[in-house]
Amino acid sequence: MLSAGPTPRTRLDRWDSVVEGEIDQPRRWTWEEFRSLPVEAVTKDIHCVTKWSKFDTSWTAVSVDTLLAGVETSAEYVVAYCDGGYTTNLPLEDVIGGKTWVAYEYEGEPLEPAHGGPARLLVPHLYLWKSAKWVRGLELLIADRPGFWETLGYHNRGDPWGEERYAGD
Ligand SMILES: Nc1nc2c(c(=O)[nH]1)N[C@H]1C(S)=C(S)[C@@H](COP(=O)(O)O)O[C@H]1N2
Ligand SMILES: [Mo]
Repeated sequence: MLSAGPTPRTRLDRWDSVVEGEIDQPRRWTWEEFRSLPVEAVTKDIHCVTKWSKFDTSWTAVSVDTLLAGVETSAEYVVAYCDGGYTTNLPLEDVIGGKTWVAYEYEGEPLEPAHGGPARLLVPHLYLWKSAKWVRGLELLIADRPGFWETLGYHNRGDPWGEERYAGD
């Protein structure tokens, strides 16, 4: 499954990225502000739940550590939400520590709308349904809240090495 709906198109002058939930002050970046954050060149293998993998994909991306720098939170979970309504949940542990990014270039080119442009979450260590396309925000949560596919029977965490595909795997 590649996209659960049509490709949303949000104008960049209306785009923002938000961190909210269990945080004193929500954080918000306009597209311009987001683009001025420090970036990393990330080269990683990605793994789809339908068994294909793609090796050495390269991305220009902002680390989620950068977005959460200095945040004090008692949250242990995150829900990523997107234009179009898609959501996916992750333990906070899985988005910090240099493991997860918000990517806006793929192989040196602006990320195509079909693949999540202007920006998508990149969570290469988990199955690709966690890499939310058209991401607009992260909500920090005390209690876990399953997202779109997780509610429909996909595994709550989705570790490819544990072959965590479906609930119960
Ligand atoms: N917003 C959003 N993100 C999403 C999805 C989606 O339906 N909506 N599908 C997920 C799934 S199931 C997969 S396999 C990958 C597909 O990414 P690609 O289209 O770049 O190959 O995006 C993930 N991120
Ligand atoms: Mo998928």
